[in-house]
Amino acid sequence: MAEPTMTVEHPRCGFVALIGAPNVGKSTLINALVGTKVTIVSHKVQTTRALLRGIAIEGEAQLVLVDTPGIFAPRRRLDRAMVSTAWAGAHDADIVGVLIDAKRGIDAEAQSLLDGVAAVLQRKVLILNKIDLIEKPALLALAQAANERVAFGASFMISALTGDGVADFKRWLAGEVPPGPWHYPEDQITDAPLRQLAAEITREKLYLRLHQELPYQSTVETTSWQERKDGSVRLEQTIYVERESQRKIVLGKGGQTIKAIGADARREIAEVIEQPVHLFLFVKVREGWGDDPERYREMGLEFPKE
Ligand SMILES: Nc1nc2c(ncn2[C@@H]2O[C@H](COP(=O)(O)OP(=O)(O)OP(=O)(O)O)[C@@H](O)[C@H]2O)c(=O)[nH]1
Ligand SMILES: [Mg+2]
Repeated sequence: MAEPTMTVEHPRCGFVALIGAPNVGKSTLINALVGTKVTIVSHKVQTTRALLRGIAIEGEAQLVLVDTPGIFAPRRRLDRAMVSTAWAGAHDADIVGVLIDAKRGIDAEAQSLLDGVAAVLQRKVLILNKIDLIEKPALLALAQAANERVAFGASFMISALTGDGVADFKRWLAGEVPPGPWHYPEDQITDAPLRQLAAEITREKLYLRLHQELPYQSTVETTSWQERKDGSVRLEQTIYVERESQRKIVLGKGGQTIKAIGADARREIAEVIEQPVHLFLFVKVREGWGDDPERYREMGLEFPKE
């Protein structure tokens, strides 16, 4: 590890987990706090599948920001694994940020989330996100309604998308995390291995290009990572789907869809690793991958027994 170039006299460091219903903007907020994209985002629900840590520095504090899957009523085994990993992330953190989509307000999903949050012992902070979409007076009523249900230590109103209120929230976090040495080198922004980040980027492109249930019935793994003498990287990834009909959709007419997904992913992976990338995507039918423990290991999820 490199010698630190910064002198921090009174370091603070802590884990801050962001939890909330699917699609409320947890990953967008993690990226805004880190200042770089470390976790994938899409307009679809259930984009994030496992815990992912983004690391940010504010003054003398290092904030380890834990992105979690959205919490919802699970049906499949994969859903159950995602939801239980999200709660585990909350229970292991020093501070729990509870996000509510201000536009949606306290709907059934937010209501059941708040019921669960009441059992979390950690310091809790309310974050009303997407305030760019609604008027101020409605926000105050919403903050009040949420605080009547759960004893929040503070409330913030932000837009993770425009950045409104994000700096204030970050400063507040820096004052709240416990005193103690930093866990990571000062220039580290995530603890996710590059192979996993690269697989996630491809999965994001899949979410953006494919519709209905297909994204949920697919998973992406990086199967080969070769550094080449010319400084480029040769990457192979496998997209698993459940059925042959899905494989055809992912490939698209004359391979158009997979080509577009690959081009988007290659561009972004190259940007992140700052090296030219040759990306080879393979689509495999693996019926029942959602019940295969190996796939869960690859995703960094516990395999639920049922
Ligand atoms: N208008 C607006 N849109 C936002 C804001 N924050 C996030 N979004 C959008 O909301 C959608 C979901 O964002 P994500 O960050 O993926 O949400 P998430 O909570 O991580 O979702 P899951 O991983 O599925 O649980 C994306 O289309 C974002 O661009 C915001 O402050 N304002
Ligand atoms: Mg997410």
